[in-house]
Amino acid sequence: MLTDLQKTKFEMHFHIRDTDKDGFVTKDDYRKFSDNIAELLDWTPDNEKLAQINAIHDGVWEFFWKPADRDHDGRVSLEDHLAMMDVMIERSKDFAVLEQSRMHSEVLFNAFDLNGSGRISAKEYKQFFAAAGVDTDWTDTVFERIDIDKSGTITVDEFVLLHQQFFSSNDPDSPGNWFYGPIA
Ligand SMILES: [Ca+2]
Ligand SMILES: [Ca+2]
Ligand SMILES: [Ca+2]
Repeated sequence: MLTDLQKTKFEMHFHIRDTDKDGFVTKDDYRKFSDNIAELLDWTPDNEKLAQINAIHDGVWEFFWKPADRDHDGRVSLEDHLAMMDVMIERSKDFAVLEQSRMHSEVLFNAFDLNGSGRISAKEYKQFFAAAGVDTDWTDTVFERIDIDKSGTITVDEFVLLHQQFFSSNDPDSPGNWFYGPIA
């Protein structure tokens, strides 16, 4: 059973990934996200970073969303997502699964590091949420909270830890709870 904290976090993550906010996460939401990023950063369709982000997101779809699509209609509802997360949390007690999640986070990092500097800046963090179609008034405040070592940027190690906390922590004080938005 998911706790209230976990439900709140996963609903937040679902809403962020539902780029067109129609109540379902689909592959098209990820395409729309890419279109938004390209428009925001003035990237042409042949931009290399854009191709990398699309490839990463194809993997995210296969690994993370597709298994949740119980009726195989290409759309994941919030109910599907929460049911899947319940199973995933149980499985993540297995070391191999935890290791897979860590590698997955390391790859996902590159979809946030928009200028390829090896670090996520507060600006990139904001750009990500702007492309996700949500209001971004909160991103600077939350960025300070999730920048664990207060260095002004998020490294891949911080990112992996934040994601681990986001997806599995039940400690209300874990900074990673806030990665996909203010939750309380
Ligand atoms: Ca959608
Ligand atoms: Ca960067
Ligand atoms: Ca940092």
